[in-house]
Amino acid sequence: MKDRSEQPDIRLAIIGAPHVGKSAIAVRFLTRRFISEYEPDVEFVYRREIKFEDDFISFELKDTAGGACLSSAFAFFNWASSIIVVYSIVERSTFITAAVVLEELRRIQRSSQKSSPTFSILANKQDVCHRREVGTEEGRKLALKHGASFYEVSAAQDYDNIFIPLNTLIVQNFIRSAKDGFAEEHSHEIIEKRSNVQLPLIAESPGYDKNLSGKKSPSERKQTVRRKISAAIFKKRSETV
Ligand SMILES: Nc1nc2c(ncn2[C@@H]2O[C@H](COP(=O)(O)OP(=O)(O)OP(=O)(O)O)[C@@H](O)[C@H]2O)c(=O)[nH]1
Ligand SMILES: [Mg+2]
Repeated sequence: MKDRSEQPDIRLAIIGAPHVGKSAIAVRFLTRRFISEYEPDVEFVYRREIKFEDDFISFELKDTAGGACLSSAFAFFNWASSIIVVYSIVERSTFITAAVVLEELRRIQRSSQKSSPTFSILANKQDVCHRREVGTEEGRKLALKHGASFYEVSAAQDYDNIFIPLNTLIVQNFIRSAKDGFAEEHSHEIIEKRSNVQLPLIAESPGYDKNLSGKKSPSERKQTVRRKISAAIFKKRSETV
């Protein structure tokens, strides 16, 4: 049994303009249900685990208050390992807010010493696309500009179209944090061999590795990922020598 007092593996913050569906997305992901009205402009932090093979990744999910999305960007940047910026495809002003918030996050990123959270964009309310005010390509371009992943979704529509992107983000972030730990421990080797060694690409999807399971603590599970990266680097090295 995992010790509940320990830090979660991943911290996700869902931010964006008011009424874009942040709470609807959070509740759909956590409960499978769509409830059409939520307490507006209130912040909640949920703590949960997702299944990862026969083990778990623990995470905290912060459903933020829309009114604070720009003024609190710095606090979200410092808190989160992954920031999900939501806008509504049927309200152009929310897309503009998303663009402004992402600019601000990138500005903070440039001046920060701390490792940056990843950024993603969820363009919500796809079920009412007959009232669309923001094109899919515009959303994609914004994501590309800021190195963010992009998904068009509908919290109202079904569980899977919310579950798949959020679950993928959690797994990707878990793998990334394991890689970062590896890079810290082995930075001298990586610098020394930079000319002919690249960190291998790991398929970033749930269940990419059948052996990455059965470890009880997050640090043990991250160690397992690091060992695999290490082994892949040594293999690559022996191929390039
Ligand atoms: N059609 C449609 N309506 C949605 C969807 N997601 C949320 N809504 C509706 O949009 C409204 C706002 O949803 P919330 O989840 O409260 O939005 P929020 O971003 O959390 O709002 P604040 O907390 O006030 O910032 C509600 O009436 C929801 O029912 C969606 O995917 N499609
Ligand atoms: Mg809300």
